[in-house]
Amino acid sequence: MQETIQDIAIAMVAPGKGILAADESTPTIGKRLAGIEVENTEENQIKYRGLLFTTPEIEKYISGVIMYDETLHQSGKDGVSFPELLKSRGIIPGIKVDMGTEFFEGSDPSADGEKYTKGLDGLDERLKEYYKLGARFAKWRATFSISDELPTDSLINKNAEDLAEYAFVCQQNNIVPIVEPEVLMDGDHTIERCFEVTKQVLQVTFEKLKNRGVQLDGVVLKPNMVIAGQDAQKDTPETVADMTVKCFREVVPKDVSGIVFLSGGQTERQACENLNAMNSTDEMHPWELSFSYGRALQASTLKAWLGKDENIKNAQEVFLHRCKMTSMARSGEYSGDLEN
Ligand code: 5MM
Repeated sequence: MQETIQDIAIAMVAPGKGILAADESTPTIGKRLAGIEVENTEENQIKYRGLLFTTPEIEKYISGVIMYDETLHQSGKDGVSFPELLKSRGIIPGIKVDMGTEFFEGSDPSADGEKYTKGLDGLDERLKEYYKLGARFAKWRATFSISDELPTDSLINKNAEDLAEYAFVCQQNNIVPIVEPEVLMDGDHTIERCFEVTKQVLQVTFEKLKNRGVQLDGVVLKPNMVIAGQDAQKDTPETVADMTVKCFREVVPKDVSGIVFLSGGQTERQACENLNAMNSTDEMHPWELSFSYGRALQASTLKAWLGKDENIKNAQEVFLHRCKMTSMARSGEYSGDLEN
């Protein structure tokens, strides 16, 4: 019998588990590889993704992996395709379906320089092909910069409408949509300003999802944490947790299957401390609060690998450790002492 989108969404946020975001587009993976002085070739991308996906025991902590279009079509050195390999390990293959961002010409003149996410053209056909290749969930990321004037209402509306259309088309194809409205950490804004913007973005997004008839129990939300800008003074994990849960309780409907946070530029430890505090708070909430980290699961692994075959085993140990620490944070059992 075919699994329902609700079954898949529940499996994506199973206890102790979360999602690995390994869907860096070609330019983004190029930046990550440049950081360890490795050339951005297809061979190196396959080697690196193979290292991640064959790490022993990650299935204990990782429920699903988001891949980029090319990765979904690639195979590791034993010839098994990446989605098949993941599936054989009990990990659900996922696919990023947005096509990046483009400058937005909104009705509001201060929208100048803002970017919206594109990718609705041909989405239905692409999803049908991705389903055949094994993908059971998808991801679409819309970003919002914070300044005194930004984000504009017109950008929030545009991105939210497109997120809703994307989610609707995914569900029509039996694919769970991860809805990712990301309020970016760039800048020196306060946590209060992030709260205000995140609340507005989520409010409008859920309004549009509802109007489009998207089934919320077949949606996984991938939001930013409510957190001060990168260049501002850091708040304690308890403050981040309280503000985030408070914000979500105000605007996220209880039917949503689960919440998987992005790390957004936080360090690996910071992303664990904040997630752990959220899962330890007394504030009641109806959702699983899990993770879908990219950088905060991969940064130390990349440094341990450095593009060298002889480092693969050590890099996999580093990656497994990161998955375990993040899983513990997702269960409220993390402490910095466990890092060593
Ligand atoms: C892994 O990076 C994803 C793809 O980014 P590009 O479209 O820029 O190539 C990104 O969407 C990622 O899934 C989210 O930002 C979460 O990753 P972080 O590093 O913020 O946890």
